[in-house]
Amino acid sequence: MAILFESALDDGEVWQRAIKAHFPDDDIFGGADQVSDKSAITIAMVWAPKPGLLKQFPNLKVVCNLGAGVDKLLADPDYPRHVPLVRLIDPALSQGMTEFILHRVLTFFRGFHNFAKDQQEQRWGFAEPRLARDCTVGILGMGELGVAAARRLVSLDFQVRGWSRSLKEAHRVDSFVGPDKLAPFLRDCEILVNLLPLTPDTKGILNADLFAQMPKGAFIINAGRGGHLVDDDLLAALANGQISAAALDVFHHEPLTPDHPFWTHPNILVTPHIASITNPDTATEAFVPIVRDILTGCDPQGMDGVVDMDRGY
Ligand code: NDP
Ligand code: OXD
Repeated sequence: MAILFESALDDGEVWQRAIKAHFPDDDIFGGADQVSDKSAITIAMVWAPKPGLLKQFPNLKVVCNLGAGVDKLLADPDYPRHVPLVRLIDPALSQGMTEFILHRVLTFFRGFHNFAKDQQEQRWGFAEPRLARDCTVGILGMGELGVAAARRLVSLDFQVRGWSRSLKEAHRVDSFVGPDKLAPFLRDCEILVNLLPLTPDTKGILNADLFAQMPKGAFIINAGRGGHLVDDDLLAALANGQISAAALDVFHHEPLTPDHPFWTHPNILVTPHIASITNPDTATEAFVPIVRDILTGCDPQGMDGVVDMDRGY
């Protein structure tokens, strides 16, 4: 059995070591160009491989995506759709995202972004703090990451609500389901967190129409994908005060182009897609049981982490 590791973003040697620790008897290739016998590869561990790359391996049994979002893989018209695709479910990934979301929610809730600007101008901008219980945070996408963040926000006493396709039962989190419940979900959201996967249904969901349904002066946190946001609609909503500020971690083009207005906007906080980063050790560990199950012939259909290709996540 041979394993292919392929990612332009990650350190191949670190990953090869992490994979070797769990698959000591298998050959591990740190890039498709190193594989001479393509038929030997049965497992591929990949992040954003070049379109068409995976179809070159005729005996693939499973593809592991080194992250939660599979939008890039599914956008590959040549992705071998008969091969089960497993997305990463890793408590360390959820923890990282929760840290990011808590930081951004607390920044906006307490106005720390404004205090940072005040300091630049040596202004003593005292502002009365509010109670978290008086602030509603809405989370678009109540999956692995959304639920983890929601739980922590509840523990800080925020009013928390989530929007998803199916009903969620999480302590003190109001669950809103489906397109019909999007408007009531948005109505009281002072802070909106996007943790949806990018699919044809969710593309461009952060747009003028959605912003207009939120309370005036609301905040946006986008850690899903750049394709969720209509950039010009956000700029217009910031200009007219419908949205007060936004924290963006993901962009249509990454790295964000040097001339993009987001870089210098006074009310946009930019981070370089670091909300949560896959850890080689914990991720490989997380993949092992599901990969073994699939290789020993268990039906991947409906397994936790196996992507439903038609649904797109
Ligand atoms: P999951 O697949 O576990 O959860 C997705 C959630 O979105 C589910 O609750 C699902 O509903 C909901 N959803 C999907 N489509 C719709 C729709 N059309 N209407 C309403 N709800 C919908 O994903 P994760 O939580 O693991 O990750 C979410 C995304 O976060 C990833 O796809 C990726 O894009 C992004 N991400 C970003 C990172 C960063 O560093 N910025 C790091 C990691 C991930 P239901 O539960 O009912 O199916
Ligand atoms: C992911 C990401 O999807 O890092 O895991 O964006």
